[in-house]
Amino acid sequence: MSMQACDFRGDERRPPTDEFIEIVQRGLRGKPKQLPSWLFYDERGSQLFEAICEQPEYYLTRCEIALMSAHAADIANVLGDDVRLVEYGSGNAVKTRMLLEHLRTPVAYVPVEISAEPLRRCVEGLTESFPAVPVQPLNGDFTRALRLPIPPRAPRRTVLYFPGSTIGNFEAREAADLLRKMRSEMGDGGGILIGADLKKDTATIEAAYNDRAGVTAEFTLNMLVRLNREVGSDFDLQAFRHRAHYNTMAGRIETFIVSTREQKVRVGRQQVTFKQDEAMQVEYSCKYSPADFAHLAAKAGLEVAQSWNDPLDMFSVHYLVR
Ligand code: AVI
Repeated sequence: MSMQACDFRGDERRPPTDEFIEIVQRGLRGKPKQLPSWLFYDERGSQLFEAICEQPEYYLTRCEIALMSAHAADIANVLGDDVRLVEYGSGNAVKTRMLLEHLRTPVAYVPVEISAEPLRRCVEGLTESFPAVPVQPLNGDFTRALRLPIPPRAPRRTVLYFPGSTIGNFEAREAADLLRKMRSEMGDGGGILIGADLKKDTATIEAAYNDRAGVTAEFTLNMLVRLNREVGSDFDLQAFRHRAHYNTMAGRIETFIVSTREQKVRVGRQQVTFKQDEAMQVEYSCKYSPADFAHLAAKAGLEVAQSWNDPLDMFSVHYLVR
């Protein structure tokens, strides 16, 4: 189970309780046990993710911002005039601001976000900073087909902006499906501007997902806190730990919640048995060389028109066209 099964990311669209319990129980019956990664993002989880982005080991956010500092003007130039910018997830919009500062005559900015409160904050902040850019928020799940609002005037092209390496949280087949969906949403002359973390040495990648302050570990285990609160399970937080390791062959960080002893846990009416050291898979974070990404794009009928790296060559942003 993965991000794409995430019909209910965030607190806003939590499935009705029975369905929520069923999703969790199904994952725990699997071999190996799995939990969907959208479970990370309750209110506390979202705060912890923001804290992860500040950790010295988590280079992704810093490098993507450095990339935008170095190349936003060039990127805006490639996107051209009269662009309608549709962002998948509204985030804290730091990188979006850098782009909007350079875009010439943008027709509209459309943040797509499943959680109402972050969406509201994003609209408020961007309207204040860019009063001339019409903001047309879309409260919805970007993994589903989107109905984009009618733009205030005809754009020359629609560009879907998907920063942050979130594409890496989708398994390869799902990532291609999502890009295919985006391809149809951007239309004929449109494009996709997308962030992807680059492959690099194992130690650097593993450190990013095992920060010394333990913020990522808390983020991972917060999933169990959420389950205890929302499905009435009785996970003992002291008896599970976070593990993230880089699978070089697959080119991805694989994150697990590991049982530190043999134990039984109640999840709804189900008793779940864990062996000592048994691992539940909770997240993949795929890393892409430029060639890997071109290959992924091709599976979705797209090609890489241009790519940019940050000054340290840690992170990349690609512009994809039909
Ligand atoms: C949201 N996503 C790009 C993050 C990543 O790097 O895969 C989520 C994350 N998980 C642990 N640390 C950060």
